[in-house]
Amino acid sequence: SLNRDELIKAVSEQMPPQRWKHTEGVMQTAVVLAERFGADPVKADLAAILHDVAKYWPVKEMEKIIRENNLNQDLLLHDKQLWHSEVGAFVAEHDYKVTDPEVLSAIKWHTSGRVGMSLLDKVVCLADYMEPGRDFPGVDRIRELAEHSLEEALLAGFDGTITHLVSQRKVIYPLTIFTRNDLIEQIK
Ligand code: DGI
Ligand code: FE
Ligand code: FE
Ligand code: FE
Repeated sequence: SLNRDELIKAVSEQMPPQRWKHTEGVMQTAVVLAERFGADPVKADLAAILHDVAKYWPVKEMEKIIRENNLNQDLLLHDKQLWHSEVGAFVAEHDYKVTDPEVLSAIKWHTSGRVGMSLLDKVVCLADYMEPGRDFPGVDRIRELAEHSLEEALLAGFDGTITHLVSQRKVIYPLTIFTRNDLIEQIK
């Protein structure tokens, strides 16, 4: 299988330069957060490299992978933006021979989160929200919260996503809500 430099080359070629720049930000931030909160920085780096690998794949290609490999069919009934994380985890395993279930999980759940997110899931999902290139209302607050609490920062991230989706009259994927509710439970 590929070494880290070869993997970076292969993944970066599948997206436009600004999306690769985002990925580099997620790599850097995920390692910082892993060290801060006690996750494995090597796993955080690997998951970050691959997390958006399928983001720019053609929708038809993602749909085919989800159908033919018995992935979560429910995703096909929801926003296409949700597909790239599920497909990304599949691609990481099958094309890039990632075998570590913790790394595959962090890729798979980086958009919706899940109930009972692992430490590594949280680190990668939060890094995706707050990497240095992100600039949306509330991102600085997320960065402040991330100084001391992974869960508080992630909750602020999911609250922002949900609020934004509501303001756009978009359908919210139920798991996004369950993840947000679970974070509240965890903080109590
Ligand atoms: O891939 P990134 O842009 O780095 O970030 P991401 O994987 O967190 O994806 C964010 C996109 O997914 C953003 O356009 C909002 C969308 N999204 C996230 N949760 C939901 C959602 N869209 C819908 N409709 N419903 C959701 O629950
Ligand atoms: Fe993503
Ligand atoms: Fe995200
Ligand atoms: Fe991302």
